[in-house]
Amino acid sequence: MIKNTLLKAWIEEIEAHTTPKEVIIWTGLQEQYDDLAEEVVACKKAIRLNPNLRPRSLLFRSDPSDVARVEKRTFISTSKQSDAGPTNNWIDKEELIPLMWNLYKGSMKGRTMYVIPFSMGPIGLGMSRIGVEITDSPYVALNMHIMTRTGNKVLELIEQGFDFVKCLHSVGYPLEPGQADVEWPCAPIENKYISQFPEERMIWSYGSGYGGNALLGKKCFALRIASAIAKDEGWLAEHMLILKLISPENEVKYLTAAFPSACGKTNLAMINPSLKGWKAETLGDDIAWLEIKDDGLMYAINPEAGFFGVTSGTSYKTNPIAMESIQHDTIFTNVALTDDGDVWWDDLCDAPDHLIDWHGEDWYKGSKKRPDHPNARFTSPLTNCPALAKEYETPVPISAILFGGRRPSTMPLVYQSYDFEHGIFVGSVMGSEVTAATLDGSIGRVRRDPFAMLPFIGYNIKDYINHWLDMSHKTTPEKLPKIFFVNWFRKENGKYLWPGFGENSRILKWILERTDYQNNYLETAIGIIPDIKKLDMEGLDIDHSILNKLFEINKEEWFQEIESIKKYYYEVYQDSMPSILKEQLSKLIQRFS
Ligand code: SAT
Ligand code: MN
Repeated sequence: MIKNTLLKAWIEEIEAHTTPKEVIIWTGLQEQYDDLAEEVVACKKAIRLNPNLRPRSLLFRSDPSDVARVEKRTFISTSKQSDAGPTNNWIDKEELIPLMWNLYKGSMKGRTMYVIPFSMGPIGLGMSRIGVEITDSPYVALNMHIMTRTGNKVLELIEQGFDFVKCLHSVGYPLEPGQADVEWPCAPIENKYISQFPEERMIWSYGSGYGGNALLGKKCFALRIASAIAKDEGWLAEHMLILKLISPENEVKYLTAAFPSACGKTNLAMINPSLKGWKAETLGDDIAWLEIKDDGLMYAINPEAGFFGVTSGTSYKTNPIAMESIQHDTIFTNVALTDDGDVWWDDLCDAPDHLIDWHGEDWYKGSKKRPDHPNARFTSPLTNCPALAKEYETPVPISAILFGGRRPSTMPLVYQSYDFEHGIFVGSVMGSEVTAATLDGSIGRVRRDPFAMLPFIGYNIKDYINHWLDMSHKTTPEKLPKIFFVNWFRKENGKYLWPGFGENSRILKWILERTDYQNNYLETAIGIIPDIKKLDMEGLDIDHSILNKLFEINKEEWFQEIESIKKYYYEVYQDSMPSILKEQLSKLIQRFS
C-alpha cells in the first residue's frame, strides 16, 4: 500500500483517467521481472532466446514505424517560448496539457498499468534523483528494470518524503473488449508526443514504445529534465560516457566524453588499450551527472544502471567488452533471429544462410534487404560488463572532458583548449561533417551538435552555455577538468589516417599527461597539440608523415571553419549570442592573424 499522499493521488488520478484493467506496483524484485518476461513470451510479444546460447534473454520486434527517438515529436513545454530557446520544439503548456490529457483518456483500456518507482543514480546517493514512471507497456517495465534502479527501495524514499519526477507513458493503443492486441502497439506519428515540462519537473510521453521515447528515465529525465534541474541547482547533466584509466604505474584517472552519434562513444567507454601496461574500465556509456564538490573537484556519476546500445557495428573485433556484456540477461530489440534461437546483426559475423528478420519474416543470405534494423538495440545491466569499474556507484573526480566529432578534414587527432572557457567554445561548435565520399578532401557541411546535447538540453541553449561558464566559477582553474577535442576520423584520399579503437589509448595517455601539465606540447592558433615526437607510438607501425597530417592545422580549412562557425552561431543565437562565445571566437580569429 502506498502511503505518500502525492504519489497515491497521482496514481489514482491516472488510473481513473486512462482506465487500465489492472494496476501493478513494480517491486524491483527479480521474481517480478521473470514473471513478466514469461508473460510477454506467452502472449507472443517477445521471443525467448535459446537459454543455452543466450540465457535469460528476450527478443522484441517493434512496429516498423516505431524504431527510434522522434525529435520532431519531442517537445519542451513551458509558459514562455524563450525558456525552451531556439533549438527546442516548443508548445505552450496551456495548449499541450489539455491536448495530451485528452489523448490519455481511456488510453490504457484493456492493458495493465505499471507503476515503476526508479532512481537515477544509486539509491539514496546525494547526487541521485527519483522518478516514478507510469506505463502501459510491459516492454518499458522490463527495460526500466535493467536501465534504472527500480522498486521497493525507491518507494521507501518516496514514503520518507523524497521528491520525485512524474513520468507518464502510454503506447496510445487502447483495447476495446474482445479486441486482439498487436505485437507492438503504438500510435501513428502525428499522435506521438514526447513532452517535457521542466517547470513542473514532469514528463508525458504518448504513442511510442521505443527506447528514448518510452524509457523515460533516460533522455527525457536524466538529460532534459535533469539539465533543467541542474541549471537551477548548480550542476550538469550531460550526454557523456565515464571512463577510468589506469597507468602502468597504477595511477588512476577518470575522464568523460561527449560525441555526436556514430562517433564510437560506446567503443571508447569500453576501450581495450593497445598501450602496454595500460588498463581501462567503464563507469558509463551515455549519461554523466557532474557536480563540483567541496574539495573543488568535479565529480561524475552515471545515473543509469544499464546499457541501451546499438547492436549494429558491435562485434568481437570492434568491441569485445560490449559483446561479453550481452551474453545473458539481455533484451534485444529489432535484431535478426537465427535458426538456433540466437541473435544476429550487421557486422556481428558472417551471416548464416537463413534468418528471421526484424519484421518476423524469412531472410536468406544474399538478400539485398538488411535482416536487422540499423537502430536495433541491446539492453543489458552494467553489472554484465566485465570491465565495469568497481567504484561505478561512487562519484569519481574528473580530470578531463573530451569533445569530439567525425571530421574528415580540418580537425587534428587531438587538441586541448587553452582554458575552460575556450573549452566551452569547443563544445559549442562540435559536430560531424556530412561529406559525400567523392568530395573527400574538401570541406563538407558540418552538422553541429553542441556538447552532443542538441536534442537533450531541457531549456534555452543560451542559458546552457552561460551555465557551463557559471560552473567554471565554482572552483579554481587548476581544479577544473581540462577540456580536449578528439577526432579519430581524419581522412586522406578517402582513407582514415588513424587506426582508432584500442590505439586511441595513445591519445588518452597524452591527455592524462596534459592534465598533469606535462611539458610535451605545442601551442597553435586553435589550441594545444602534442609534440608528435613525444607521443607514445611504441608498437604502432605508423609513418611520421601520417602523424604530421593527423596534426596538420591548415589555414585555408580553418578560415572556412571560422566562416561556418559564424554562420552557425548566427542561425542559432541571432543577435543574442552569449558573450563568452563572441569573445572566444574573436580570440580564435586573432590567434590566426
Ligand atoms: O533511444 S535512445 O534515445 O535511448 C538512444 C539514442 O537515441 O541515443
Ligand atoms: Mn545517447
